[in-house]
Amino acid sequence: MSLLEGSVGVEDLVLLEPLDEDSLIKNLQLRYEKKEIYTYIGNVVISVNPYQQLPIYGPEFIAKYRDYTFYELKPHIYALANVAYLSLKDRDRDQCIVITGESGAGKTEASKLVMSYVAAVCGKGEQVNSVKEQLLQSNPVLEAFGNAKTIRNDNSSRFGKYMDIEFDFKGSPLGGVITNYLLEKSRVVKQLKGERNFHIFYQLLAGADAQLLKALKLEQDARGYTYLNREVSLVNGMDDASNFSAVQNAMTVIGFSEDEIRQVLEVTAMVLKLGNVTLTDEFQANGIPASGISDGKGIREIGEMMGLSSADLERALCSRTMETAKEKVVTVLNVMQAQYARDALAKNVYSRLFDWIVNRINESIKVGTGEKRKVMGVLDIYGFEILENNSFEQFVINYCNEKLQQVFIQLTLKEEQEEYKREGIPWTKVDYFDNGIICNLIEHNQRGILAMLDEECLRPGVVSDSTFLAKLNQLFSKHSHYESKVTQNAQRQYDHTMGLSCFRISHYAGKVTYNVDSFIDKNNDLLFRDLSQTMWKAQHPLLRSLFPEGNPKEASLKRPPTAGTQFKNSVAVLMKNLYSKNPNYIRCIKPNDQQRQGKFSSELALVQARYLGLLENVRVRRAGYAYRQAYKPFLERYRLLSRSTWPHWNGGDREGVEEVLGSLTMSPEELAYGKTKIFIRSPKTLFYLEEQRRLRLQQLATLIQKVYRGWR
Ligand code: AOV
Ligand code: MG
Repeated sequence: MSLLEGSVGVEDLVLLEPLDEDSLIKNLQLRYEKKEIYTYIGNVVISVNPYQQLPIYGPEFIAKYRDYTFYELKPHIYALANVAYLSLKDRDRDQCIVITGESGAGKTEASKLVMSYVAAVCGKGEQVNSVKEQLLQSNPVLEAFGNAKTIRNDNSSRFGKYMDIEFDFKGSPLGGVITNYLLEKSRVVKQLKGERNFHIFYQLLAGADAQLLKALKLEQDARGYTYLNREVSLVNGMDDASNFSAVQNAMTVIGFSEDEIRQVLEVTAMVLKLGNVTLTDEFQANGIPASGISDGKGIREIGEMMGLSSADLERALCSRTMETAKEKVVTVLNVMQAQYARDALAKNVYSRLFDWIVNRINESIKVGTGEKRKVMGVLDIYGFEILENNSFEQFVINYCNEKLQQVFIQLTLKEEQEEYKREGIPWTKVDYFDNGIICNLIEHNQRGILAMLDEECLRPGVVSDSTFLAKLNQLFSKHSHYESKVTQNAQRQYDHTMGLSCFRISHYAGKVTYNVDSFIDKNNDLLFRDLSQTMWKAQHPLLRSLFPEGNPKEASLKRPPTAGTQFKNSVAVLMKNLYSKNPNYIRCIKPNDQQRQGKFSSELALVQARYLGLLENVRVRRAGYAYRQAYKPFLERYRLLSRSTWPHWNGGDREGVEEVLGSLTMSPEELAYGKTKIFIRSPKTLFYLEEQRRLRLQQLATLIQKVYRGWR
């Protein structure tokens, strides 16, 4: 418990003096500069992204953290993982590890550290090891298909992931379940300047040998593909080719058959090739604009790969069948519409492939029913995002982060209050900013933004993104977290940065302006039936299986829930799941915007510290008792301070602690004796204890030296 090492700041912000924003940031900065990237607030770990490999990971460190209790070693994610695992194993409490922070702050890396720690310490034996390998190898596969280079992060998660790891009563892993949340599928067909498509496309092109490329009918040069941003095909420090073999290997370890791997790659290649299908203007005899495919070879190749005739495929892309009760009417699509259909198909094939991969992994790692098990959930989602142009994707990503912030607020306080209750100690509630109002603005069943969006999507008549916006403006004109050009004008605020087709939400983590353009379309997420029916006719087994609704027998007239509603529902399930478990938090902070090592921007850190509510967190922790520890370890550490407990003590732990503290001069309000723990109110008291211990150790050392000299 090294608390007073001034040169690296305090290891636990609860001990910070004075407690204000300035000293909090300075403390993080001081530590960051000394490569101490982890700091505690009680049992919460704050992690500042080092952007460099630090020599603090791996078997040697895992072994160390395994043998010590939380505060005995330097703050580390391993310490948190250890506490969570032990509490699951010995105290039979299901755990969840909630990792938050904005894009690029280090969540995914943190989640991998947790998983590798748990894998290293839990259970032994061949069977167990194979389960562990499968669980760990799911990461490279999901990252290949679900991560991409963005402006903020070279390896940005473009999907949310929650993984339950299940253990038997001895704490050996049995398997797990992965839940994925809304992949950002718009990336498949278009990326922002400086960004890439999903890693797998580049990995495939760079890593496949000539034979595989030929079989997939691909050219190696990434620049030849419309769906791959032409100016960026490489990422610094990322070896696509070797990652490709790692991904294939990982799939094998998980249990994908050779045939399944081949089919996955085939579908991936189809998506890439779809992008190069060029649609051109054609005119029907009556002069109505239509579209056709100019590149016969390309469409033929895709048709062959899919197991469809190119005529069928062309028809599906360039026309649309409208069914009424009485008849079927085929209309031709113009070039714009056909391009839209092509891109919709590519996005759907890819995102369904991704879901299929997650399911396939789950099939391999799932645990048979019947056995009672303990669960550790690890949550790693896409971080809060503010881009120059924010769309539906950012809206759902930020909504999800908003919900997680709420979990944090509620559970930290709840947990804190419950601990006092459990230990029988009186407690007065501390106030905090509740972002429930923002969650409500988005998710309220009848009056939330998502509900309004659904209403517009399902309403007959002319609907558009602007009718949706008009509705929001009307409903939320007085809402303190909502603005738009219309509400601003009504209040005579003139803001040139706000576009006409935008609305702005004051999120817990900052204001974000969303452009409503294509909100309706993305929420509807409908694929023309011609496309799904054609895909279902494909001979390619995997591709075909991705479009069950294309089966005329299965085709139901009921429309599936909108993308927004599906997301909201899955977030609700996630919340329920998290609330039922004992939470452990890792709060990640991004020290600079350039992904550079050693650079700490205080302004940037301050913004994040503010919205993460770090100061509030410390205050809550301190309002009651800043420090607490179980009687036994506390006695072990301090028993040398009292003659009655040192060198021998035969009584109970609690009585021992009473002896030690009774022998020192301290005010009785400083201490509270709980049922299993001693609580200490102010950090100063702990400093005092530590100081006394240091002096005593010095004394003892001098004494030993004297004795030793005497002997000589
Ligand atoms: P994120 O998950 O929080 O962003 P990542 O975990 O992908 O962020 O971290 C971004 C990059 O920072 C990684 O690729 C590493 O290069 C580096 N990094 C993060 N943590 C560490 C660490 N502990 N040690 C060394 N390097 C690290 V996002 O998925 O974009 O929200 O959506
Ligand atoms: Mg990530």
